[in-house]
Amino acid sequence: LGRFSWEDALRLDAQLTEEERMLRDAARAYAQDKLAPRVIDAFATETTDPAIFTEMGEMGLLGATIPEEYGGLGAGYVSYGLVAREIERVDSGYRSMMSVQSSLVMYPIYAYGSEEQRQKYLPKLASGEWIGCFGLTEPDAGSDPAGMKTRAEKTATGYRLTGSKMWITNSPIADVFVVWAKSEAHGGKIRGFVLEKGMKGLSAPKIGQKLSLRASITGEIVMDGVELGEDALLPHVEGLKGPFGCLNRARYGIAWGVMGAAEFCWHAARQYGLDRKQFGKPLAQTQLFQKKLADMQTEITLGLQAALQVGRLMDEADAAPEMISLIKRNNCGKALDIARVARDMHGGNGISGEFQVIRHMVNLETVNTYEGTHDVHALILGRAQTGLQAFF
Ligand code: TGC
Ligand code: FAD
Repeated sequence: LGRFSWEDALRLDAQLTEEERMLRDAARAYAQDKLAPRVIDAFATETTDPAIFTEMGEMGLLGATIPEEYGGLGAGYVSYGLVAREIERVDSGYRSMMSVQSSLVMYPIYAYGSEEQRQKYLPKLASGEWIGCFGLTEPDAGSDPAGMKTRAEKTATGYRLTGSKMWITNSPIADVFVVWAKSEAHGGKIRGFVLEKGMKGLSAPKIGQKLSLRASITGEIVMDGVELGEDALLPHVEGLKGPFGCLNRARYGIAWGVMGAAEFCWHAARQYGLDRKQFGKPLAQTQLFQKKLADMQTEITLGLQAALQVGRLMDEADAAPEMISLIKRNNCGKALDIARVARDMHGGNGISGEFQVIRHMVNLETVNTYEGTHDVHALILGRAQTGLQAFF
């Protein structure tokens, strides 16, 4: 008979390479030693420590899939997913900071940028010396980014950008802004531009009073006729496939990340049930408690296996965007359910910041919404199986 390990029911660990396990263990040690001790306070006070970027940079956790010549690790997408899981085991906001920098800022500069843009930006983004953000969403264009109003007008020396972006992770502390705009000079097609902090007409006010993802700073990007040179345009992509190419990678990372948050909640609920006695026996000795733990174990195990399969296909450049929609949607929805049930299993203590499950629960509300809402991914999957688009 085979052995059974409750926390690794289908032996994910055994399916990883030695290199993948080493990077995962390094990310876990960093997340537990350096991030876990500061997260309760950071969330309570809504503070983001920019030093986290340089710390992650030193560990090689920023742009891990980018080739070494540009400061990355040249690691595969399974490794990237394992890192996201370890960081989000502590907090979805910290994973957000890492995944925006890696998939939404470094990746487009690497994949769509000129050699000069790669050399200029990637090493400093990899080390965390520079912080990046990604502006796609606008006040009136969220699920439907094709409806964006931000415009790039052609000038004698380059472009002039006007418009505003909303709900942008890292923007108030960003040095580098990857912004998507409709470009008049390119027939109104969506193009990517790289902006830098301090440019005239560029500001990034913080959005305050967030009750979710409070350890990660979020803001607007306001562009009031920002003048850019020709060299600010990302030359090698046009149309929505530009931002979506980045989102494929970030959504994939989220599918792993949320399983880390869910594992935290599951393990916490199990331990709480073993420690706390009511009616003369541990809560964990009741049938309802055990059913909830079995459901959590099952969903997390299946969600991780699915993420691993998509990661292997990404490493072979053979993953389809619909696969990513399936795991992003499923894993976010399941993680949110698990966090809510774990909160309930902690009783009154479940609402205390000290026990941490309610922080994961409110964070996962955001993660279920950003990078394509749960329902938008259902529509992507519905279109793929019926051939009928139901967006409009
Ligand atoms: P549609 O007609 O489907 O496609 C337009 C063009 O884009 C191409 N495309 C893709 N390319 C690569 N990968 C994908 N996943 C792609 N999806 C679409 C498509 O082939 C087509 O190309 P072309 O050359 O034929 O023009 O576009 P649509 O306007 O009907 O889109 C509908 C929909 C709903 C699928 C899409 O707009 C969508 O996914 N909406 C959700 C928006 C979203 O995800 N926003 C995320 C903002 S960034 C963010 O949230 C960061 S938070 C990160 C953090 O803090 O961690
Ligand atoms: P809407 O699109 O208005 O959706 C509202 C509701 O309507 C949802 O339930 C949705 O599922 C539903 N809906 C929409 N269309 C349909 C339809 N056709 N049929 C049925 N139901 C529909 N964006 C960036 O560009 N960069 C970032 O770094 C970034 N970071 C973020 C950080 C945070 C903390 C948050 C909260 C958001 C962030 N976003 C970012 C924005 C995020 O991607 C959007 O919030 C998300 O895409 C949803 O858009 P929306 O908020 O405009 O909602």
